[in-house]
Amino acid sequence: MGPNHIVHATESAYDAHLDYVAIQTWMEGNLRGNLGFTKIGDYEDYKLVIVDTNGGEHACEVQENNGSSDVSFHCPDYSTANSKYLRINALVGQGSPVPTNAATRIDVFGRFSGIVLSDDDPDANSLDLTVRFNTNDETDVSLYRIDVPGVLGYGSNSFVETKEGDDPYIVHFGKLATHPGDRVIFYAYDRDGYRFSDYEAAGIIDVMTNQKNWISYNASCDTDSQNCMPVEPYGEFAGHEDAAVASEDDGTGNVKAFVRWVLPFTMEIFPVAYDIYYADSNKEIIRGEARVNLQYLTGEFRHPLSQAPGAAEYVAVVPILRMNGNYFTLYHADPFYVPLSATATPDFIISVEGMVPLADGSYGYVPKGMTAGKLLSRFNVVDGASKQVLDKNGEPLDTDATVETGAKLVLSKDGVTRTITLRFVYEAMGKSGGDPVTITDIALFIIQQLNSTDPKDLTGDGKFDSEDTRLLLKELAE
Ligand SMILES: [Ca+2]
Ligand SMILES: [Ca+2]
Repeated sequence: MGPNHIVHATESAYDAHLDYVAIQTWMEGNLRGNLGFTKIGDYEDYKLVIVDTNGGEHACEVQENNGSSDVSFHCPDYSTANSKYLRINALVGQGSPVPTNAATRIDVFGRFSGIVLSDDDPDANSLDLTVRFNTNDETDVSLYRIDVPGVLGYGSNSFVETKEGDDPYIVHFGKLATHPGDRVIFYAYDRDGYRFSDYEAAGIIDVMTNQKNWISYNASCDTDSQNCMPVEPYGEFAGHEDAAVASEDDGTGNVKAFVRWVLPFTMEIFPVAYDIYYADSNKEIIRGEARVNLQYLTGEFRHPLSQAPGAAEYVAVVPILRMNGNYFTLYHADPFYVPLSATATPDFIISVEGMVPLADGSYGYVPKGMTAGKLLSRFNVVDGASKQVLDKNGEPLDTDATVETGAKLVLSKDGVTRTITLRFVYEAMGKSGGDPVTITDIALFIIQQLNSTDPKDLTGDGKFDSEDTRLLLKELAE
């Protein structure tokens, strides 16, 4: 929570200030939570009410926890369609209610969209934070508040007035200290200055590409800041066996490498952040990538990776854990390692017609006399990717030129290139490029396939049949 408050200009002898509201159950006919408030003026009793959109009041039950300023509440008349405010009424004189300014909007806000947090500081535990967001509907909104962590540990926030137009809101916070678990919280205020209790939270991604070895976890907590979270060793933490690196569309048509797994949440202990590194074949750290603080504790974790260093063979990941009910201690588990498989290089291919993908990443089988154009037409690639056939000397082939032994297919996009080895029909038959194929070779090959439990498909349809036979016959010397 930041230090700022909205102060109302209206003045009353009987008022109250709402210190915090935390809603735990937000359902039709059942609004429950806790709030803290400070009385302003000389009155003893108060009432907590829901104010509906017509100004009608509906009493809530209140249970006092620590003195009169910290209470649990339950409002049975909550209606998602009609409830507008949760408000404290001061009871004065013979119990006449006086509305105070201690009120919060309790209709669901849910209108933030397109939230993007970017960190331009490559050091770990340090941000140069820019926050971008959009909202879908701001007809009854006057102001947004964005709470961010750690200016010298004490947090910071920024108020942004609503504006016309569809451009995103952009707020640059500059240098901030950051700790595991940090999030940015988005609030909105209505046109009367009351805050919507509903908010949006986004996990901060602390870019740490300058980090050359493991983070020193104790050192991340050597300040006296109130947001500092001690980080203790935990040991092995199971639950990331499904972790993988895969090439996927990033949602804008670009294929990128993503690291992903299903979050291993339990009621006792769960990750709140992951520290991601690149490691070499000996599992030595080459450099850090980012600390990704979680927005959601369950579901799938998915994070786009930057270009891997040349020697990288693993993504190394340190889970940062929190035990339920203990908010002041965090744990760092032993790292786990996700291999950067061949698919970490984007494959660019959407589908292939009439070709067989082989285990070594090559494709077969190019028949004698096939043109480069015909071969290229068989590969359906992602938007923006270029494709080209190179001859054995690396020279590009015109589309009407014949694909010969040693030719390769090259796919590229955004400076990333994938070279695909091509297999020829004669290779499937066990012949080498120079040897002429005879009718006897073809007959023997066909007999072998017919007697095999695993006949060789040459055309990409998964079976060996007359179509494959026709392809073989094209190999005959003229
Ligand atoms: Ca950083
Ligand atoms: Ca076939």
